[in-house]
Amino acid sequence: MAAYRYPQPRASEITPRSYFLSRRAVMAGVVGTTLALAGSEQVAQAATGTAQNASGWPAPEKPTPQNDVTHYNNFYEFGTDKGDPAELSGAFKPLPWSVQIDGLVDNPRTWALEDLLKQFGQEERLYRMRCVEAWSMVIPWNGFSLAALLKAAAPKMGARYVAFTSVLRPSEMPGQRRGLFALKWPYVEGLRLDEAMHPLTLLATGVYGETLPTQNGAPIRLVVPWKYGFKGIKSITRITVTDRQPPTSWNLMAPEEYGFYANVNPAVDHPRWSQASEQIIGEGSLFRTARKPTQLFNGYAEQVADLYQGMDLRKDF
Ligand SMILES: Nc1nc2c(c(=O)[nH]1)N[C@H]1C(S)=C(S)[C@@H](COP(=O)(O)O)O[C@H]1N2
Ligand SMILES: [Mo]
Repeated sequence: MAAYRYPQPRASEITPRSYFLSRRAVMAGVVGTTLALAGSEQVAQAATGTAQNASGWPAPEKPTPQNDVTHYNNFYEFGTDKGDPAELSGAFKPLPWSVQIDGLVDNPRTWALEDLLKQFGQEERLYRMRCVEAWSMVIPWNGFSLAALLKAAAPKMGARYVAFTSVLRPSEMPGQRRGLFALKWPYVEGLRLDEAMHPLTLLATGVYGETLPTQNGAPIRLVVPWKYGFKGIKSITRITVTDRQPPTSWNLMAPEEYGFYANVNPAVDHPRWSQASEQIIGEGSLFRTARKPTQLFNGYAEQVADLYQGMDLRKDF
């Protein structure tokens, strides 16, 4: 765990019941925020629908054990094995930290991490997570809606996408010192602006009510629960609003395997394996893994399907 601290919700508050209640409150709050955003009708609609129909919000599930959440990771800057991020991230210094937000915005700014937390706070969100490698977790994140930060930045007319950049620090990140197959550093990701503004899209600053461990993307990372995990870029240093679809690390490496959208879709297999089902991390045994069917948009179809109306999800995978 990182040797730094900032205020966090108490772990004792994290129960399935409090998730349910806090998420209803969160969604009600989000409606006010997103309705105030000019030109974002889709988002306002999605938020209104969710808030009025709390039962439509995916039901709480059992969180993945904390030890699995923090010791079964993908963070290639520290190595390719699942245990590498926890084991080899000790030299990484997540504080002090700042996030630059720039591009097609009226209010570009470099935010100190403390100011982000002061301004936007931290909510609890229990999210289903699905890795493109066909395993899944249920993770209690703490953080705030990316929409709140984007609203403060005030995207200009013509803004259509958001580009994200991870930290580049080979001296602290052993994976960045190796010529690791074809993944180029820094890790980059992107979303369409309406995806970025969706109330489910989270900037996480904690997990399990504690400061985000280095292996989970300290001190701030993206979480987009209806997309494959690789969209959730870790240790973000820069957020750029743009008019062009940004390059993304896995798509650059293998475009036929990893699309820009990366929406969880059991009907569109990865070229080398099925996406129809997933291994449940933290359940099952050494002798038998636990599996369940994968859901379209990872179970968040009611919240996000509108964003993709009229698109061919096989072509835009
Ligand atoms: N910078 C960076 N971000 C990253 C990755 C990475 O290698 N580097 N891996 C991605 C992948 S493939 C997944 S599944 C999630 C894993 O997040 P977790 O380890 O917190 O569960 O982080 C994503 N974000
Ligand atoms: Mo992943």
